[in-house]
Amino acid sequence: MFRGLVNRGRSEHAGPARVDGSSDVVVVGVGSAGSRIVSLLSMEPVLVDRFAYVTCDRDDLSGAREGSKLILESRVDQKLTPALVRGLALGSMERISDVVRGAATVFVVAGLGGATGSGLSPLVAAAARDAGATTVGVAVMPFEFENKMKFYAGTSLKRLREASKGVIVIDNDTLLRSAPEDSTLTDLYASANREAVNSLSSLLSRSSQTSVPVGLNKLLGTVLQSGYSILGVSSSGSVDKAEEALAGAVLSISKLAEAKDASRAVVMLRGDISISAGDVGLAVKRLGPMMSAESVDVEYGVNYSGTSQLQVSLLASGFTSTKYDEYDPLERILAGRSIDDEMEVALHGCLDRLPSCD
Ligand SMILES: Nc1nc2c(ncn2[C@@H]2O[C@H](COP(=O)(O)OP(=O)(O)O)[C@@H](O)[C@H]2O)c(=O)[nH]1
Ligand SMILES: [Mg+2]
Repeated sequence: MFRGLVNRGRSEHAGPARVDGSSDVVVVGVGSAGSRIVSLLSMEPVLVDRFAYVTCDRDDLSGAREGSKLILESRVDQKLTPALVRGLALGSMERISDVVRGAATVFVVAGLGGATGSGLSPLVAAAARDAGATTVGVAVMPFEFENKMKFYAGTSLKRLREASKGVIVIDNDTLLRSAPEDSTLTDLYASANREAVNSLSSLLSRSSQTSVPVGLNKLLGTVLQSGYSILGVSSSGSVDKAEEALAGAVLSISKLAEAKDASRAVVMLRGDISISAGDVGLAVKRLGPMMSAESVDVEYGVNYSGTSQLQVSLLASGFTSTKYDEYDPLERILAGRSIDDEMEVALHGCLDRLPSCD
């Protein structure tokens, strides 16, 4: 019913305010995946004042409506890498800063593993942080089969973490409910994007007749923690749909990190008007035991603009390590040690684990 409405006025939400009094929330899509997801999100009734896009490919913006659009085009016809893209951005840092200027809260959304999102999202996040905004990275991680993407995805995730106050990780495999065998990659992405946007728009929903939102402050309270927050998503249409969808969302998180380490969580139920207070109560009560988490602080919200399928979005935080740590082989070999001026000392004890070169 509210599809198509975007809040373009001043914020009605009490998020963090800047010294200059602005409380604007800005969502920036970076690279192809980031731009597509943010284009879709911009059509939902969410707590966002401005949408923006930073990418290297004009085609990424075909679905984008209004908002700042910054295209960093390479003059050389060669396959881009994250390093090349960062090089391209060097001369445009001022323009990148303009995209986020004045915002109090900035969400930087990118698919990691390619060139543009991996290279630019940490830079956009750093620009937002330097401009005084509370910055949250939203990283969409490659499908399990996208092996070639994993290295850049892993290294970029660490950079995005360093540049942001909080990071939300979304695994592409988690977003795939059921894909027919003959799906094209475009179909897979489109289906994952729909699931991601349903979930993100529920988490960021505004107060309306069809939603009891979580609100920006509670959302940020969960996300602005050390380590990572992970978004698990699952849907069910069965008789026990609340229990089943919650279990699915917990399972998707436990594939990526130790669920028991969760300290805070937001549970969002999206479905039709049949979602009952009992469903909400069950989700809140069962979450801790399902995650085997001793004390997890749970916030919740409900969005009635979905279908009879109940979608549970579980955003949990407090994870210091995730499966993505393994995407960077150097990190794995160094096991917490760092390469620095005292390199020989730092490497002591792990050189024997390096693969041989012959
Ligand atoms: N969910 C989703 N993931 C995507 C989409 N396009 C690419 N990806 C994923 O995002 C990662 C980066 O790809 P892409 O955005 O095309 O690269 P970039 O344009 O160079 O940043 C890849 O590992 C893919 O897993 C998309 O439309 N939706
Ligand atoms: Mg691209």
